[in-house]
Amino acid sequence: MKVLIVDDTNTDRLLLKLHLSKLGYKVIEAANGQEAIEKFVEHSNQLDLILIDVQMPCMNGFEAVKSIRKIQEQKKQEWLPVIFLSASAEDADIEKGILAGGDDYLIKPISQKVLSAKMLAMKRIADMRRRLVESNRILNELATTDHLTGSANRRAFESTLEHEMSSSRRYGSRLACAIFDLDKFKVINDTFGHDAGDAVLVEVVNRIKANLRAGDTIGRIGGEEFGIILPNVEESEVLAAFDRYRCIVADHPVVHESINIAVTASIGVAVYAGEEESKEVLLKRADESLYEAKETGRNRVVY
Ligand code: GH3
Ligand code: MG
Ligand code: MG
Ligand code: MG
Repeated sequence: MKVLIVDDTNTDRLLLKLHLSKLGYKVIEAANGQEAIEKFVEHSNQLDLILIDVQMPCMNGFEAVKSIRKIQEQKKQEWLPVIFLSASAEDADIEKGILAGGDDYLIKPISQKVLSAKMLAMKRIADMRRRLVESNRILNELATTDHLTGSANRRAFESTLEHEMSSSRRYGSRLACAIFDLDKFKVINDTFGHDAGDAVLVEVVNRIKANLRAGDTIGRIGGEEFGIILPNVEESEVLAAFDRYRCIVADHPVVHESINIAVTASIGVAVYAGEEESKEVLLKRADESLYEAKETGRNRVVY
């Protein structure tokens, strides 16, 4: 654990440092409020706790912590426990400390036992918070990812589409949206088995992902049906871009358990240029193009 100790009295700082070093903490020091803010900014990623004196010249501990909390909020940083150390036992000062963003307030002279115990309590809360953040991250991933292929699921794809459409409207750019459907996929399942079908889906997504530009999105919107969003495209690029994805799938068979499986896809494209149109209508236009691609022989792009 790394602790920032802030105190204008050298001996107080030194005593604390000795005590904490003995307990195995790494210590960073600051001698006033301004320096505390600088050290916080410099080390904020690695800090686990701030111990800060209240009475200091120029900028007192309350002001320094208020600034630190503001920076944390702006940078959306994780919670960092702050304990005030003060010679004043006034109720009003304790209240001020908590209002300024402190998590605890200890009265000097500090008992080493009490300080260690309070630090343990802060560590417990920090650990709990870390677990919470991690489980939120996992839940969010589960809610937005397709389990088989690892691409965005339908919900995440549609939310990205909505977001990209509003960017298009704002910046006057064009986006291309396609529905990409594997041809005669039922036959692949029936001939090679469902596991082989699954392997084809995974391989197709990997091939496309490897060729997407940063900012492009692929999502699984149905069983063997994917949505692709290419934001910021020129009208003249659209057909060539999607034909490249068609070729990436059709040019080499997918090899599953030493068996070559030929795969093709049909792609229906709709371009959005900021019109008054919902994502449902845009997807419907792409779906109509897909229908035409299927009707006119499959393994093709219709725009
Ligand atoms: P078309 O060229 O007209 O699109 O024909 P198709 O056979 O691809 O279309 P259809 O909609 O008749 O069949 C899609 C098949 O995809 C049926 C379904 O069992 C299969 N499928 C859907 N999800 C999965 C999956 O997760 N894994 C596997 N292996 N197959 C799936
Ligand atoms: Mg002081
Ligand atoms: Mg199909
Ligand atoms: Mg389909």
